[in-house]
Amino acid sequence: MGCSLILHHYPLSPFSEKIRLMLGAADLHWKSLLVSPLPPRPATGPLTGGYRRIPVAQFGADMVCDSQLIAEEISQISAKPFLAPSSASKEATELAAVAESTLFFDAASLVPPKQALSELKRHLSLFDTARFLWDRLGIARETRSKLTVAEGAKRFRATLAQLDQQIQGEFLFGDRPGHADFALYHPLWFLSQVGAVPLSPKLTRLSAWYDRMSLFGHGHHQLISAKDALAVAAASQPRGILPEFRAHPDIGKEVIISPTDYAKAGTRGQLAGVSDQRWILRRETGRFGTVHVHFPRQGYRLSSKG
Ligand SMILES: N[C@@H](CCC(=O)N[C@@H](CS)C(=O)NCC(=O)O)C(=O)O
Repeated sequence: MGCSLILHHYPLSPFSEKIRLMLGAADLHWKSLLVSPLPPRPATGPLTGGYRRIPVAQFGADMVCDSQLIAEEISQISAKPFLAPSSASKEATELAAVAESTLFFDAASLVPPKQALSELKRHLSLFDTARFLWDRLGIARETRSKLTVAEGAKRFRATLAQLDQQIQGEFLFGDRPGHADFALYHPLWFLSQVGAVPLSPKLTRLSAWYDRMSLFGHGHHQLISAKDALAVAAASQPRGILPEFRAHPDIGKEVIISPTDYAKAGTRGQLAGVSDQRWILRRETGRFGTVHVHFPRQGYRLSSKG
């Protein structure tokens, strides 16, 4: 199925892999805008205006930040409600949260430094590799675990062993893949594909699940340049906002929205929409016209513009 989604992503990004795989599971046609692993990013920066994490999904003049909200959009476009985080059970939601926090950071710390360096050098110039390491050192300070690497490795192995026991059907919570499957997949993908540390063959059910998930692939995609993505935004109007999302007393106020966990750079704009799930900011970019930037409420904070 064709859709107007332009994914701003880079190959080594685990959260992008979650979305690429979901696009495969949803069998969608999408546009691929390859960006640098660290700012500046010529199209993403001007359109999102501060938010610095990847992936971001662009739909014309609407920028959807965070893989949670992108997953909601994919589930709606493809009419596959079971992919949406909002339709997951409490148990699946809790597992996804663990997979994308502790498990993700444990997996990242298990990538052998030499391997990480050689992967980076394969994708980046020497100068950008150094810039990347410096940049991520700053983010690592924000996410530093209280556990040592060995303790983190132990916790990681124990969680995987427990999951291996838990899998009953084809997917984590039955016969259809849900958001939790994709949230668990990407840290394991990162460790095995980028870190060259494969899953233990003793984890037979988990390994079979991982292989099954890999088969979704990435759907059908075509490259788009930053210049063309900017032209798409400039030629588009943001999507309309439902009247019930415009009823909040703070609509119209100048605010800043930022992540609460790490890479906390915020986006400034005028609050244009509020639902239970998301905040929508209106930004006047000048050259590229009016843009709406969407954030999930979960994991983000809204503050008044100082
Ligand atoms: N909660 C975000 C996390 C995204 C994330 O951490 N992305 C990584 C790349 S995979 C990133 O941008 N890291 C920090 C940074 O570079 O600012 C999501 O689900 O999209």
